[in-house]
Amino acid sequence: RPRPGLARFRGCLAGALLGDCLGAVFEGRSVVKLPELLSFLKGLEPAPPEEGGEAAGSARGESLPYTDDTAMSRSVVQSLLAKREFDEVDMAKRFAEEYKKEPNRGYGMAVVNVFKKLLSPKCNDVFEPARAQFNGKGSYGNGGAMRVAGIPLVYSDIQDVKKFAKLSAELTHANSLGYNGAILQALAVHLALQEGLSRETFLEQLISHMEHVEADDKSLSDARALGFEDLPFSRRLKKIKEFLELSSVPKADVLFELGNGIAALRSVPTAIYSFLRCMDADPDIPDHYNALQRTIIYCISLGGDTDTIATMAGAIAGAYYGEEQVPPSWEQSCEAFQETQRMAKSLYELYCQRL
Ligand code: R7I
Ligand code: MG
Ligand code: MG
Ligand code: MG
Repeated sequence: RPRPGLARFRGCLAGALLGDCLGAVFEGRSVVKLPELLSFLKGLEPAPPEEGGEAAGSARGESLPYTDDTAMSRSVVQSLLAKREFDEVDMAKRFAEEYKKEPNRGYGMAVVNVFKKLLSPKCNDVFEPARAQFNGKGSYGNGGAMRVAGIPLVYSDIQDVKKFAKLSAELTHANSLGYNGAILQALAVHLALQEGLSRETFLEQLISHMEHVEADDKSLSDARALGFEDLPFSRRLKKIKEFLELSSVPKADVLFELGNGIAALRSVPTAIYSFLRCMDADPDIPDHYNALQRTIIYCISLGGDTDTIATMAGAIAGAYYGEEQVPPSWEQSCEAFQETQRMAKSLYELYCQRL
């Protein structure tokens, strides 16, 4: 199998950054009107050249700030680059220090409690604070999934991808409905990095891996304790397969079956569906937008947890299509985009070294 090129690594991190920064503008709205979204995006394009005006090609306005999704993704990447492999103590420290430095990035309500415990000198098991969340049941939020892309950009072996996606998520999300979402998102990025995988193969592989991942005792008991059927992620992947066989799927059906919320179960499958659906043109989204742009636009148009769903779908789509589909005007509108490009290059070098 040919090794993935640098363009996919850059596309992945850029897609994730775009999804977070653009999505954050609309986060938490129950309805996002497409004309408003498209008009906002038009404002990011370079102003037409005018006499005595701004130089053509420069993005207008202030840069769009990233949120906790990117702050934590960057900690994952920086830890992997510094330690050359997964190191739970170093990664936990970076999450907590980053939160302490910039607490107002829009973190989940409960996870800040984990950071505070991690910052205490009395903490000698970095997984313990996460296990104590929600009366010992652990969080099922999407925070483990939103930040996981760095793992499949370092580890090429699929068993390693699963193992370290899980461990990285367990630093904050001890409920299997949280960390299994991170495994699913990491597997999606892993598969997207491979050359020319068809939509059908991509989904079949995700289903067969997740049926295995979700079959262990803890996954079964966590799902039952919350009133879900067995193998909830796998079931939603099968629903995605059904959706993709239809000529059109109304937004209301996507929201009902897959969701747009802060639980990993109500957002990771939605991001995967958005990526796969947007491989094809969408009658509501203008044709001049490419598939990566269409993916991000579609995610945001669903409303709800827009930054997180768009960052996850953006990472997958960016890994699949590569940086050629990342529009410079969009990228340059995002905070810290140049540092993101440097991180992608360093990850690529580490990935190749480890092969
Ligand atoms: O998962 P997490 O890091 O939050 C990520 C989200 C993304 O949308 C970011 O963009 C940011 O906005 O936040 O943080 P957590 O606090 O662990 O989980 C997020 C929320 O999910 C919690 O504040 C709860 O509202 C909910 N939640 C739960 N509610 C009840 N019982 C997560 N786990 C549980 C639970 O077990
Ligand atoms: Mg956020
Ligand atoms: Mg979190
Ligand atoms: Mg969010």
